[in-house]
Amino acid sequence: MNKLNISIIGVPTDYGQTRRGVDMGPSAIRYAGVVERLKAIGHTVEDQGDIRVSQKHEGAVIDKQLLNLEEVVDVSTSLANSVHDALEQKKFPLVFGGDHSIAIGTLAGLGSHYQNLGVIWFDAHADLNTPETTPSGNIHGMPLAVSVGLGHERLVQIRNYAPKVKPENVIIIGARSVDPGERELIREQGIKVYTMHEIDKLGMTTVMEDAINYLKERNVDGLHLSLDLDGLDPLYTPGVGTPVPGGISYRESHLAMEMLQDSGLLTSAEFVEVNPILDEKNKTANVAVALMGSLFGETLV
Ligand code: HAR
Ligand code: MN
Ligand code: MN
Ligand code: MN
Repeated sequence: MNKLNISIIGVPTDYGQTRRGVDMGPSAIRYAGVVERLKAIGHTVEDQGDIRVSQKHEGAVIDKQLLNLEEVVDVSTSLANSVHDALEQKKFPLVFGGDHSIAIGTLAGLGSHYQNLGVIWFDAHADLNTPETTPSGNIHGMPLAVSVGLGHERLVQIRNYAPKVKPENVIIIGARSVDPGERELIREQGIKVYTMHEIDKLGMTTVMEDAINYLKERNVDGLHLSLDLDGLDPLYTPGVGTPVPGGISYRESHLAMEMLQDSGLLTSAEFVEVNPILDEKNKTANVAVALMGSLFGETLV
């Protein structure tokens, strides 16, 4: 197994949605023992700590379709710069949220480094809303749209280029709560989606084989995993802001991580939406760290 130089970046933000507490996600994940776990596999791990996030929460609502826009732009810009720096230093960026709006910054930091980046978006949701289609105004429902170049200019143009990833290089896995506007975008943009239906019908092995082959055929030169803990069934990850029943099982999600490790394609990852206030004894952060074990090459025997 390839030994990596992993650079951990924490992003303690909850500005992408309105349930407080998800800003404590990075602490919860560290408390669950991530650094020791990854070192035990044989990787070099450097925890860069958290990027600075203002904890003010006193801004007036400027646009109901884009809650906390200024704050999200700020966080995304600093995160994008940190991720970019990690890549320049030949490190593997491993980012902890925070709500899923952080993917805007992560992908802005990654995108310019690759000619043809692939993205696996493991999530109950498609995160393909725009200010025009959002049912909530929550930016954590928009990061994938922003990353393919659709949405508010301030978000789309972080680090001054767009798109961060080509829509045909994106694969969503685990979707089961998709809004009407998102459905249209999926069709229009040619984004590949394995919903829970395909996972039930084909099994996770076939889904992951197909997904990995698809990305290989597209000749991706990097692969980012954006893993929203609400992709799993809330039985296993109750500490998330928008749980949706009928999700991916514990073993299926481990299998997916193991197959990604075996593919040898992975070049960065992020784990988001861990909210310790909504959790049961840090269960969700513990699952996140266990999944990272599989993703980074832990074996059972
Ligand atoms: N689609 C809904 C919206 O845009 C809900 C998004 C829920 N969010 C997440 N993202 N946790 O995956 O508001
Ligand atoms: Mn999400
Ligand atoms: Mn560069
Ligand atoms: Mn989600």
